[in-house]
Amino acid sequence: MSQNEKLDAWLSEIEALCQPDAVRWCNGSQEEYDEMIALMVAGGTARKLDESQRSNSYLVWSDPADVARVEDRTYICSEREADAGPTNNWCDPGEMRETLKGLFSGCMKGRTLYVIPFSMGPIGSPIAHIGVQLSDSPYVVANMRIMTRMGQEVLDTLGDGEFVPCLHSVGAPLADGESDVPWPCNADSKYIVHFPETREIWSFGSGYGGNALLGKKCFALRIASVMARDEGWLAEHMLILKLTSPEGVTRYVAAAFPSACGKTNLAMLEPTLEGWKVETIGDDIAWMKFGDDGQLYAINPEAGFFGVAPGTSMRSNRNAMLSLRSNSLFTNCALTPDGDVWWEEMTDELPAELTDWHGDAWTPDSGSNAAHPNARFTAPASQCPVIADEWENPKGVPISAILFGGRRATVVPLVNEARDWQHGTFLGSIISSEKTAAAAGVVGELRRDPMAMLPFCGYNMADYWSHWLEIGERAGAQLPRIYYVNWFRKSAGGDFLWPGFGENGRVLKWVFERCEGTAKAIETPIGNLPAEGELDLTGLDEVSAEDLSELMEVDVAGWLAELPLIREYYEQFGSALPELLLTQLDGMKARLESAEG
Ligand code: O2Y
Ligand code: MN
Repeated sequence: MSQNEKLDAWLSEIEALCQPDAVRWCNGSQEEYDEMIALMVAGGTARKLDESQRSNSYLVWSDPADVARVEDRTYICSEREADAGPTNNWCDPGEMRETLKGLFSGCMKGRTLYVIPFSMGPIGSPIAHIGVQLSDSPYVVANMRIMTRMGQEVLDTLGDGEFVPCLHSVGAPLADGESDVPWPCNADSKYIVHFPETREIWSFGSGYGGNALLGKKCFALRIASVMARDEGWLAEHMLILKLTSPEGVTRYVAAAFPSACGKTNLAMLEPTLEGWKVETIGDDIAWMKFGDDGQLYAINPEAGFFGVAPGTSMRSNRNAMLSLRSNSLFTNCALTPDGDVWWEEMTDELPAELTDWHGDAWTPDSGSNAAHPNARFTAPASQCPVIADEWENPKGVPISAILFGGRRATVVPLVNEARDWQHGTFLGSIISSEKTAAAAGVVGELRRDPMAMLPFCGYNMADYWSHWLEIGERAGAQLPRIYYVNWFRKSAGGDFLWPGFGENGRVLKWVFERCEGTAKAIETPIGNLPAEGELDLTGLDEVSAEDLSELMEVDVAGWLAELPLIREYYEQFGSALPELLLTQLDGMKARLESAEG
């Protein structure tokens, strides 16, 4: 029992529906976490890693049928189909509730139902919100303790207040006497369902990541984006970083990149430029609300990192590697003979032998990945060596700049400053990445991922753009500047033109100086680019003058070829598309045509 009538009533209803063997309220303690781990070790779900190499850390291998978010099984069940929009899967909420009732009926037989109260954001922060997840997975309990503020303190703060109900089952009831498998899931039937009007989440059949840790993508993005629309704030797929100049001046930057485009790396960047410092506030999600001074203040609603392991190394992201030296969970990584984890690109040399994520013997000759490409680490954010002191400030941090970025081999320059908020909203709406490596000089097949929110917007994307435009109209708003960056431009020969990683600090420096009013830009048809000599390239000999001019080129023909594709993309939204975006598109076309002469 809690002090919250709605919670108690909901729990009784779900208990009757799912028929668990037991119900357990989670208090968030270390003992409880240890107990969940012990359960997983006893059941063959988790194995302890070598204590001297990775203290208090465990490796889990999932069912091969349950390894990633399932976008095709993810639904936005708004009352009106139009409110989900053309980029979301929609199903009538009444029909979906019937389907779910059938699936959830008796689905927790033989299992324990865990009640997980959690806060997205520092407990009690005016920017934070509370959820309660009901789940039959000890793996979820353990991960939620790392990824959120979870337990009794949240219940105490909740009192009789509002919370987002998040129901989760692995969808694998146990018959009397039936023994469990290491990774229970329902390979045939997965549903990740959101009811935006009632702000509810129902997730069935998967125990993995974003499908099962419901505070993350389901709540903090899909449901929160709806809350943000209704309440005048922003819930975004953005990292938050703190940037400090050699003079000790600080600015905060939020940045949206599509999944697996290096957000965690940028959030923990070690700038190569002397005296500049990046510290981390968050690596994946930002909630931003207006302060009394009209600025947008951001919190990281999460308390941990659920990062992609493959590709992470001391070279690519030292701070991430150091964050997960202890108290971490690893999912679908490979196991070394001496009891540590390994994944592709972790080390320069391949290990001679491993146990792969299927539990099979592996050698470099096996011809397969040792870790699954979507293998993950779950690590407490507090363990990051460059976590900013104020990362848990309940007031949030004032955002000076927002970066949007995609993975484009062509057309999009290294950095482009929006002319104003409306233009920035337009640039965010056209983020795209090449699906495959595009032939140099040719526009490849693009996947559009507006504001990096395509899989995460809980309502019609066109209405979401309208919301962004309305944020820009708010009286007294002191809005962040907006930038479109692209670290991935390639030369005609197919080589990356920009070294990326720590060198991206040079772009951050220019952004910082634009916010300070000390760096110059030139106006171009696509936006404001660094004026000659304004991007600090001190010591960066590997980027030649020719490379730089290619990186900064306004590819007039390339953009003119792309504008009809953007118009075509917009067309699917019909009359919901904000007129202002078409005005932006037309304005850019006119400017490009006059530049073309
Ligand atoms: O595959 C999953 O379930 C994880 S997806 C994910 C995890 C952490 C941060 N971002 C993402 C993403 O897909 O954007
Ligand atoms: Mn993400």
